[in-house]
Amino acid sequence: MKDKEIQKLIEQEKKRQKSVINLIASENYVSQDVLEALGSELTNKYAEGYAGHRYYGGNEVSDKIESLCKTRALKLFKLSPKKWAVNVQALSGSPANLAVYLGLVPLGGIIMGMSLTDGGHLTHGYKVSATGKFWKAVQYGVDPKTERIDYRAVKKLAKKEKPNIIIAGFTAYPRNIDFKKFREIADACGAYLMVDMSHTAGLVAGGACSSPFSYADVVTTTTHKTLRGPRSALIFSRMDKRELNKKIDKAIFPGLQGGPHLNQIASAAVALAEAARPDFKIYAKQIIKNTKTLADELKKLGWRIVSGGTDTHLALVDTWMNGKGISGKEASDRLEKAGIIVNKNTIPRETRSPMDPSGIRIGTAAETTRGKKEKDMKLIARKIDVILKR
Ligand code: DSN
Repeated sequence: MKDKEIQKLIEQEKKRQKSVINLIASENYVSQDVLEALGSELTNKYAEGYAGHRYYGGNEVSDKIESLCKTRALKLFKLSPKKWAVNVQALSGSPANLAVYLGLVPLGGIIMGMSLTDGGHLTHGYKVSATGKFWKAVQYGVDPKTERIDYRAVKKLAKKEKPNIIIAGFTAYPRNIDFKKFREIADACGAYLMVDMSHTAGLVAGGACSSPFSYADVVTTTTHKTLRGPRSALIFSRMDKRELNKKIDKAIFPGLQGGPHLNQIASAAVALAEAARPDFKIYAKQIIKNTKTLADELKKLGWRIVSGGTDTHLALVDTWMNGKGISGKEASDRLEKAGIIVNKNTIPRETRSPMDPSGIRIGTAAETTRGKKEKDMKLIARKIDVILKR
């Protein structure tokens, strides 16, 4: 690279990534092929529109790339192209979610998602997000005792508020989701059911956790978390007379975005093919074994794990423990100094601020990619314990 300043910084970041233990639940390490597609000449091309209907010339190859990415996305999740459509142009998870609301919910309509403090996402209707400003947001939480979703409470709220769309799928909820129950709730109030499986997409692809596709109308996902691809997003929608796919396509372009990032789409296609290989199933199952081991070991060492454990790739540790421990920020800072990277995180019934909350979120997708197994998780848990108890 001729730009030595940037090259030096990239090298520094590569070194940092190699030297730390990465427990950020939403990060991963992509393959060389994913990187190569992302850094390819495809970045030079404008392709506003969709395959076969572009506003610029020279898109013969772009059309093939976009179509291949769609085919691979549907195949990975075992979806028939007659029953499901997929949009592969969303630049990342937040625009993907925004596009779904823009396409399906009238401005001022009601969206209902999990509150951020209990494990939801900014784009599930949080007040500072555009999704909480353009639409009326109704938020559900977890049961204060079990710290799990109380489906009866969610149903009661849905029947009272009558949202246009209900969002299931979370960024800091460690438990399996009962999509069938969410479908029943959506049907009870006439709402669309959208599942944001950004966090668990790789686990779904690898058959390691339940799939939302039998129940949802729309499924969004980023491609860079457990799915181990580039930063990008996919929006799946059920094909029927409601024409959700057409409304969503229009919301992405021209509603929200201009030209798609073809390098990103090609790179996502590479990741989707990688996730279809048999070894990805082993990877997905190992992630869950690793997270359970890490959470169990921390529990044995005296730390409170939110909801008592995990079924997925992430766990929430209550480091504050009603003032007997340390804050999430302090925990994250101390761990970072010792080379363990986590993020501070709110926990259910949070009493502190989001910038200095009561817990940390830990995930094992990235370290599992690096080959770590249960025995390594036990060592990491002990290391975390020593650092936090100093
Ligand atoms: N930032 C992502 C996460 O860490 O879960 C969500 O957008």
